Order: sequence, then structure tokens, then C-alpha cells
Amino acid sequence: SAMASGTALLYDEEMTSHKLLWDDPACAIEVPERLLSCYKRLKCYGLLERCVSVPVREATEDEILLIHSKEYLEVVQSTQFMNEEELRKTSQNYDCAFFHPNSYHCAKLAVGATLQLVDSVVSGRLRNGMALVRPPGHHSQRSESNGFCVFNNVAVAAEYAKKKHNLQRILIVDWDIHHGQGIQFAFEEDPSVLYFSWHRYEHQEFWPNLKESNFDTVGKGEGTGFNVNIPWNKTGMGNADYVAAFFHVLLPMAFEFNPELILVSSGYDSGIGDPEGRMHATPDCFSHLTHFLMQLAEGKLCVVLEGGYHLRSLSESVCMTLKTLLGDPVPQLYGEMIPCLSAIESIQNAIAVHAPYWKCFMHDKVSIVQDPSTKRESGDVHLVSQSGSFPEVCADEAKKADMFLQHHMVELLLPVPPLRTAAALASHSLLCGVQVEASTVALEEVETAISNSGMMLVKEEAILLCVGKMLSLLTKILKKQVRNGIALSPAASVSSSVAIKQSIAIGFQKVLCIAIGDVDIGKDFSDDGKTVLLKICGKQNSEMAKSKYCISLCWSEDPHEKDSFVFGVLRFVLPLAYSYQPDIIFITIGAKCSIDVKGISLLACFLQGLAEGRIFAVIQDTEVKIAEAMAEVLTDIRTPYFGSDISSASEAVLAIKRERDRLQNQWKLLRSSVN
Ligand code: Q9C
Ligand code: ZN
Repeated sequence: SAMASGTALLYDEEMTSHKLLWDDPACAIEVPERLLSCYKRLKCYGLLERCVSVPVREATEDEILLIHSKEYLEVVQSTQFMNEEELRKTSQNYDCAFFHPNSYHCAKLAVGATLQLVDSVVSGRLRNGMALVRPPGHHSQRSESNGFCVFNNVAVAAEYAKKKHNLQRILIVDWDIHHGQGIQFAFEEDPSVLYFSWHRYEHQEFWPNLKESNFDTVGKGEGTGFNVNIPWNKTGMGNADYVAAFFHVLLPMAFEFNPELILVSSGYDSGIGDPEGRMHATPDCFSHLTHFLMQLAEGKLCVVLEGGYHLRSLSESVCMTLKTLLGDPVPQLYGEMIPCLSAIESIQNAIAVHAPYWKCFMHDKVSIVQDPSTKRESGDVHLVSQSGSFPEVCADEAKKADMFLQHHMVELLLPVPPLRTAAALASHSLLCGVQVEASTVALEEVETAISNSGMMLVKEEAILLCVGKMLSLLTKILKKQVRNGIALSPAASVSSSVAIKQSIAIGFQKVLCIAIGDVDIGKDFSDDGKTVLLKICGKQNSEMAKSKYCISLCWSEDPHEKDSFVFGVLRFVLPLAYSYQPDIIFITIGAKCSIDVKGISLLACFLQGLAEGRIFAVIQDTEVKIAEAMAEVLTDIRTPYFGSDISSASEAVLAIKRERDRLQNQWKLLRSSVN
């Protein structure tokens, strides 16, 4: 079936009418300007008109009752007719909540918008989308308002998707910096909803100070293993910590779970400058997180706003998320890719407690870093990190983030190359949907490039012609006239060797080459850091020199253990590639490729998140099936389909474990445990 296209945007200015009417420093940050500033920024970047505007509606009482009690619904309904004094009284019955006469209406719109988004995406009318809503939802519980949340928008949507659309597996990713305890409580015993949340925790000192937010809460009854908490015990977590949690915990579980739909509880208080989160993730990080999730559930991704209180950080991050949903190239991830020790501990703990329930962690054999029972009890809470203690520090941090973002966003909003994919083909071949590159390079020039690259001189005209086309295409990729390229070559090894050398010569700084199958390159690659070669083949390649820059991975798929390569991609190739941060990537495919077409597609999909999407696939011309799949993946937003019979093949997984151990001190994102 044809894949859906189009990105939904749900927004209604009406949701700005809910506001705090009295003085309450704990609630003062959840302001209507949060929505207005997002909307303004989207307009300013020209993103609004690229989305499909889906009308917002009120949720019905029955829909709200999917998650909430009748008594609580009646309380919220009664606030419509209250005066300020009564509103204040009602609000005080809850932890960090406020009601306004319009709150009930807005809360119904927030749920309704989320349900409209789910309908658009699940029905296949649109590919994905985002709902900009207030009040937020993930703290709200069956019979209580909490943490600015009135109704639990995402929890209602998950239950609705199960009931109305008959879905069996829904993944909820909560990247807000607070624990969405409301969602956790709603689905604790439900194996059809996998809930993942990371959150500022600081050994239970941070709000909402629950023992149940720790990593050892994994769900109960039938739902055991379907609740995943990554508590951050330090502030200052950043891009590397977040992507490490995705590579080593969330994504392996998500592929094994095989969701039909993903809902994101999308709070941006996990971003830089936020007074609540005090974390450091930059707006581009949310592009990457979004891009990762787009590779699952056939791309059915519904992003729903939760928190986010630094207006500039919030609105820029919302824009980056939406741009990615629209299929724009993903910008380079900012900063050094080194996760901190505290983050690795949290990641290790999550793996340790979930290993009994998930095949993907079968070989990890890690233990818990600290015994969770040594943490303080619920009654015994330190109030140091709660609001009001250091407003000046916050204001200063907020200003610094403002200045940083002002400069940073200029670099992020790169022009999109006018052409997405071009192909260098031998004269007789054709590739569906790809613009064919004509050679603009003279044959003598090609011969010079070949001899400069140290390769034996080639005489066959077909090869020379193909290399010529590749070289002219390479220049266009450098100049940002074309995003990515594909070459079907009669000699994949020679062609890619020449192209890699030429890349450095024309100005690329860091080239990553992933070579799969019968490919022979890299004999005289220097260890100057300008190239990293990863060779993946069916049998152990002993004669290959091993270094930080030259890596060989033995991966042959056991026919009894299907689709295991996905774990190799998530826990080895991506951490390596993200640690290196290349500015162009070659994927060279020779004959006798030990990875099947689906695995190659998955790899190429994920790698488009790096190097601003500059991928050059060089494929031996006999591998037609792979070439066609590669063309599909490079020309459009495609999600390769993975079944649920994913396994982690013992031999291959043990091989990556060994290579991870060898390389994790050099390529730091490979690390997922402290011991
Ligand atoms: N003195 C969301 O981000 N702060 N809610 C508590 C206690 C409450 C956050 C401070 C933060 C609620 C949706
Ligand atoms: Zn939050």
C-alpha cells in the first residue's frame, strides 16, 4: 500500500484563554504565551503553510471518561461557573494546578485536538503530525489535576486508539523533563501500551518526588516490562545523553515491541534554558529524536505538546520537531558526543531491570549500579531543588540560553538542497524516481582522480564513465545543490575508493564509509581522522588492520534468528556514527551482501539523520534489489517495515559486544554501562 503523506498541525488560539488569575509562583510559568510564541515562530519559518491544518474539536465526556472518573469530570465541569475565590480553593485541592472559567473548555479542546491528530494519522489520511495544546496532560490522573495538567491528553488518546481503531500496540515516548506519572499509572498493568519516560529525578529530590519514578518501576501484572523509566540524577543532561538513552534503551525496546502507533508526550522543558529542567539539549536534538521515532510504526507519529517554559527554547524546539516531521534534512547535532557518567548509570540501570523481559537486552549481563532501596523514602524529601530558591540563577541561565539560541538557530536553518536525489548510472540502467546525473567530468580528469587515489589504473570505459558521474555528483552534494546520491557501478570498490579520496580533496572534513559485502577498500586509508571505515561482512576478516578509524564487524544473519541486524544498527553503527559526526557518508554495497534488503534500508533511513542527509550509496550493479530499495529510501520519507519476530542473534550480538568493548573509550556513545 502507498504510504501516507502530509503533516498535520493542530492549533486553536482559544487554548490561550486558560490562565492563572492569581499570584502563585509555582504555576506562574505555564502561560498562554507558550502557545502564541510557538505559533509565531512556525509562521516565521514558513512551516505553517507546509502543514495540513486539521480542525480542533472538543473531546466528548465519554472520551474523557476513558481515563478519568465521573466525579473528577464533574469537578472540572463545575469550575466553569466559579468565581475567583472558588477557583482558587478548588485548585488548592491539587498539587500545582490552577483553574480558570475557561479551563474546562480548553482542556476539552486539548484532548480533542490530540484525538483528531490520532484519527488523521491512524486512518492514513496524513503521515504524522503535531498538536500544540494547553493545558498539558501527562501529570493528570484518574481523579486529579496535577502539575498544570487537567485531562491526560496522551493517555486518553492511547485508550481511544485502542478502542476506536482497535490498535494492539502503542508506544508512548515522554521526553518532557518531568515524569508523566499520570500516564504511568494509567497503563501500569497494560501490555498494549509501552510507556517510556526520562525525567529529572536527582535521587527523588525533584518534583513530583515519587519512588515510582525510579528505574525499578517496570509495570505490574500483565504489564510487567512495559513501563520504562530513565531517571536523571543530575541536571545538565544534553544531546549526547539523550541520544545514548535512545540508542541503548528506547529504540531496541521499541523495535522489539513493534508499535502500530507512537504518541510523543512532547515537553520541551528537557531543552536548554528551561528553568524547570535545567538541562542542555539544543533544539536540533529534538530533530534527531523525532527522526529516530519516524523509523517505527510505519512513520505513524503523533507529537503532543506537554511542558516547556523557556519561550525561545520551546518555540525553536517545536519548529525543529515539525521541520523533521515534514521531511527536511536533519541538522548536525550540536556539541561533543560524550554522555556523562551519571547518564550512563541511569541507562545501565534501565537495561539491568528490563533485561528479564526483553530479548534485545539478553546479552547485556549488567547489574544495577546502586541499590534503589537505599534511596530515601517518600516522606523524607529534601526541598532544595523546588521553586523559589534561586530565581536570579534561573534568570541568568535563561538569558544565556537566549543569546546562545539567537546565534545557534542561524546555523541550524540551512537551505534545503533543491534536488533530493541524483544517480550516477551506467548508460543502460535506470532507477525509479531518481534524476539521472550526466557526466560533466572529462575522462582524463577521471583517470587522474583514480591514479591520485592510489588505485590501479582502470581502462574499462563503463567504469570510468560511472566514476565521472559520481565525481560531478559529489561536487553538487558539497555545494548543497543535491542532498544525496546513488551510484550503480560495475566496480563498487574502485568507484567508492576514488570518491572517498576525492571527497577529502574537494573539502569534506570527515568521511564515514560503511562497506557491506564483497568490497575491497581502505588498504591505504590513513589514520588522520578524515575517514572512518566500517566494514560489515559475513565472516571474520582477520587481515584487516584494526584501529579507531578502521573497524570490521562480522555479521551474518542466522536464518533462525530473523531481523537481528536492527540491534547492530542501533547499538553499534549509530553510536559509532554519531560519535564521529561525519559530514558525508558512503554506503558501499558489494556482491554477497550478508545483510538483507530490509536491514540495509533501515541502516540508510537512520543514517540520513547524520551529515545533513548527505548519503552517497555506491552499489555494485548486480545488486538490483538493493539499489531499488535504496532509491526508495533516499528519495522519500520511508519506513522499512519490520515484523515482530525480531531477535538478537547470539553470535552476531556477541561480536558487537566485543567491538563495543574495544572501541567505547574512543567512540563514547558506544558506552552503555559503567562496569
Ligand atoms: N514547588 C509540565 O511540565 N513544579 N508540568 C513543581 C513545586 C511543577 C510541570 C514545583 C511542574 C509541573 C507539564
Ligand atoms: Zn514538564
